[in-house]
Amino acid sequence: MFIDRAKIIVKAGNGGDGRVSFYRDKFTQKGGPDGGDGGRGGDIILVASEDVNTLVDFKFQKHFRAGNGEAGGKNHCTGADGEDVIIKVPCGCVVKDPETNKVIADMFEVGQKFTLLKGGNGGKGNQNYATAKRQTPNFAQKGILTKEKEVVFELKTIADVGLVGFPNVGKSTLLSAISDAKPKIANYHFTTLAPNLGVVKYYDESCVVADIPGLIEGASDGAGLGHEFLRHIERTRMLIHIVDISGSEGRDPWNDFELINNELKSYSPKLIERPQIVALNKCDILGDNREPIENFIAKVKYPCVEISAFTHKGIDELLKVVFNTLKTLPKIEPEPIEEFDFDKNDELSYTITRDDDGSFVVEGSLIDNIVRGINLNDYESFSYFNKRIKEEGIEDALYKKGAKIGDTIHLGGVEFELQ
Ligand SMILES: Nc1nc2c(ncn2[C@@H]2O[C@H](COP(=O)(O)OP(=O)(O)OP(=O)(O)O)[C@@H](O)[C@H]2O)c(=O)[nH]1
Ligand SMILES: [Mg+2]
Repeated sequence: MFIDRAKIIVKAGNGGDGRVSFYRDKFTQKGGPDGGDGGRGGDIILVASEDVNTLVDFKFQKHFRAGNGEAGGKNHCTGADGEDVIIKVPCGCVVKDPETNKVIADMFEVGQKFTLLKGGNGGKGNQNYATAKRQTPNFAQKGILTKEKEVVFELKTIADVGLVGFPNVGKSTLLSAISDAKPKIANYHFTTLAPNLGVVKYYDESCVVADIPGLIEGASDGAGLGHEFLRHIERTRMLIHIVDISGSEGRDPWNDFELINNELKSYSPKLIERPQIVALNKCDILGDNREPIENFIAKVKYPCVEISAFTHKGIDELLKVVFNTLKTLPKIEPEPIEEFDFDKNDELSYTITRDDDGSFVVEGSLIDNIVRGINLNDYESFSYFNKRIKEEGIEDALYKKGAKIGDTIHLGGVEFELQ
């Protein structure tokens, strides 16, 4: 089964909570605060690996959760960090956000690592909140809770050369003639159902060639196997366009050539601009009849090579032209990564809006961050909260927005009057 698109659900680990605890021994009833910090949650990490070629594994395992950080302990002990989850993906796996379709990462090279989601920070234990005035802080900070996210993996093969053409023109035969690949070859349409890659060696050079299922007229509207597979030659540097010049199936070679180019164009304007070399295949069937070849060459703008993938005639000449062309072409670049704020924790952001009843609502990461350290039943904790609101400029911002003394403020689940 070849799977080149998958949606998975990932969650980084929560941060462990900070601990409230006080030093105690035989002689000390209530010593200084010694509650440790919570551990960090584990990350979700992607690694591009040679061991995987398709996304089929993600059909069966869709959920990945990293370990949660442990809570802080007594005696200044920090909780253990949650375990990371490492997900192996094939090279050429493009990671996208399903809502915006934006590219989050392109796993382009073997060994490339990408932290998809960061684990939540652990909360601070009460050991951090002792001051000269507040010697017995009865509160600690909670760990950051992470959210579940959906991401899409899309496999986009990376190869130097893509093979295109009608079904049965000999694409797979050519791949097997020039590389170490052993694709299925048979005398019927759509023998190839998934992309095949082969490494082609030519003297001391080498390149990767991708063979994909055949295209037919209307592929862009779903005819045949559709044009979905063109995704696997989008990231090539050039194309070998294979034409059955013998017309062995009764079609006109020039007509075939134009139809395929139209399909490439309707898939992506970039693909039709890619350098092409035309391989006029099945020359062996023509024997001494050169008329079809000459008619074709008279019209075509691209370099053409006469070959027989079957008898290997012209293969060397074809490889020479391919390798010479590759030398003039730039390397394939990874997908541009759009600015994307997936899970970006801007810890200083907040907004103030006004509710229908005239109260003010303050929300955002900064607020979540302040509130997670608050125990509302504890007087000291509440004074600490008030202090943070002032220090962070939230009070001033409220006045600027028109809030007056006595107005109701909703702030991260806490309701109070402005004083
Ligand atoms: N006589 C002759 N037959 C060829 C040549 N190249 C391929 N064939 C035959 O053409 C048939 C189709 O070859 P494939 O390589 O499977 O064609 P394909 O383009 O990969 O076909 P799909 O995977 O269905 O798109 C097979 O029977 C091959 O043996 C050639 O140069 N000469
Ligand atoms: Mg094939």
